[in-house]
Amino acid sequence: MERTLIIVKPDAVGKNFSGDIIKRFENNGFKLSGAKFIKMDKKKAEGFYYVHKERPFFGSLVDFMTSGPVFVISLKKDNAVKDARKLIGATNPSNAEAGTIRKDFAESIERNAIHGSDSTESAQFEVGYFFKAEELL
Ligand code: IDP
Ligand code: MG
Repeated sequence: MERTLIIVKPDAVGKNFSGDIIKRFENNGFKLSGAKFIKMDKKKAEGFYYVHKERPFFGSLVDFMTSGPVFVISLKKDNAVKDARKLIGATNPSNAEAGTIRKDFAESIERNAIHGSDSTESAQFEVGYFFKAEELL
């Protein structure tokens, strides 16, 4: 079994989509492994998105991710990383396939409802960034 990290972003939490988004994963064979409801500070969000620090949207992304609470969730399943990305859909909701989480819940390329780890390596970093071993089942 593999773990991945998802974050229900501030836009989706604010619109009360957290439960619907978690349900999508539960309906598709994922099991909850860890969860926390937090508001990130600037340093936490910058560290999480450090791979994007040179991108033009970095400052705006950090402002958005710290603008309200987020639901940080570790999920497990065989092929969790790849299968979660498939359920989540393309970064820009206008390019996301029908039935994906971003197609149904995202507002824009930035306010796109959810984060999902993009590789097994980033999943390991990201799960560890939010959870201690004893906080994961
Ligand atoms: P991903 O979340 O689909 O993996 P990334 O390219 O890793 O997409 O970008 C991280 C996050 O940065 C996106 O989910 C989105 O919130 C934001 N983002 C990505 N590209 C843009 C952009 O061109 N403009 C504004 N925000 C963007
Ligand atoms: Mg990414």
